[in-house]
Amino acid sequence: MKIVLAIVQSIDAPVLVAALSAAGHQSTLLSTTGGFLRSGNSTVLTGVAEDGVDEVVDIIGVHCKPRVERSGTAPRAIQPGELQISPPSQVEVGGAVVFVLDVERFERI
Ligand code: 2BA
Repeated sequence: MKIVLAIVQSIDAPVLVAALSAAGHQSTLLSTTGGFLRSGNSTVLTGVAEDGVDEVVDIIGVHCKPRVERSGTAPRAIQPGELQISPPSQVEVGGAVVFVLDVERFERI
């Protein structure tokens, strides 16, 4: 068994989870935060037999689209009453960052 761990944009997550479910795959949706943008994203965990991994990854690919997001550093106080604001730049986020992990043991109790 494997765990497919997919970090996706939150806007894509509900449709992705519904598509996985329609294809017979159970999943768990976690609310997460990206370390770079510090904005919310979503992590979808799907436990699947090894021969189902490609199907799960394909479903992720269909439903998670790359988008360009602004990346600005939070304003920083340099002196009382003065803020230093870095110019925003743009980064492409997603469609999805996918890790496939081995599962040593699975039980439903
Ligand atoms: P964030 O860390 O908020 O990163 C959002 C996007 O910012 C990234 O998109 C990437 O395009 C850019 N980025 C990230 N770190 C950067 C840096 N040090 N310098 C310049 N640009 C940078 P994605 O690569 O599509 O990643 C989307 C989200 O997936 C990430 O959100 C993070 O939550 C997660 N992620 C990506 N790679 C990961 C990894 N190796 N381990 C764990 N989580 C990862």
